[in-house]
Amino acid sequence: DAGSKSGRGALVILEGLDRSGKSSQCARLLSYLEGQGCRAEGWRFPDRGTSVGQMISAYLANESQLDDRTIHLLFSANRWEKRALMESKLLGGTTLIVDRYSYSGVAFSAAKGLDIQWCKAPDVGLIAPDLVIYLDVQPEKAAERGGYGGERYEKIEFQKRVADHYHSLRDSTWKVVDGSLPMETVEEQLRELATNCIQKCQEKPLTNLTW
Ligand code: Z5A
Ligand code: MG
Repeated sequence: DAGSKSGRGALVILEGLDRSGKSSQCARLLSYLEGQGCRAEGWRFPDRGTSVGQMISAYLANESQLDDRTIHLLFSANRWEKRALMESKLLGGTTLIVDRYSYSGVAFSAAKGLDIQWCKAPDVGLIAPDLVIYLDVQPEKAAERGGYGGERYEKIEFQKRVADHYHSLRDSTWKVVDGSLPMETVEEQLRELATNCIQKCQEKPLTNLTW
């Protein structure tokens, strides 16, 4: 009965390299939770639906050029513009399954050579996740999957640097799942991790991201 009692919702983040299966697993996890009677929504960053999100989307599609620090701050602003809604959803008892968050922000910008501390600073004060699920897939293996190569960043050497930075960001809220396993196996593990998390954090206060 994950989440069916009163109490706040959980903030569950999926992270991982491109093509690690985040979007597929977010959708599967969300429909499972809904089927269990849990109030849950699927979110994603970048949220391309806002005006900041449209600037990000044009940049990712190589339709516009932006300075590395400028795009970094836009990704952060895109999370800040959703913070108030995120907080009210969580306090109202809705669990959020979020496809990428601040960890993508830091890992991708740091992989371009920006200073890690500088990259972390603008996200201080966003809501801290209850659980970060990292889908671990080798860059070479991810590249073999469908759709690779279209957007900026989808190059193996770059993805390797992103992976190293993700590694340095791991903390006690992280669970690493082998994303190269069959989809159903990954899905099964995510169900268990999310269900446990939702039950555990119902009475815990929300906290802010401090890194
Ligand atoms: N970015 C940033 O720089 N700073 C930030 O702050 C944020 C993001 C938030 C766009 O993100 C870019 O923005 C991203 C990081 C940067 N970098 N790039 N490029 P995005 O989330 O919009 O990226 P996306 O293109 O939607 O998704 P993705 O991350 O590349 O893929 P995914 O969601 O992890 O994977 P998927 O779409 O679920 O699956 C990919 C394929 O693999 C698909 O054909 C699946 O059927 C297949 N798949 C999935 N799982 C499996 C398993 N287990 N086995 C076999 N095949 C599988
Ligand atoms: Mg995706």
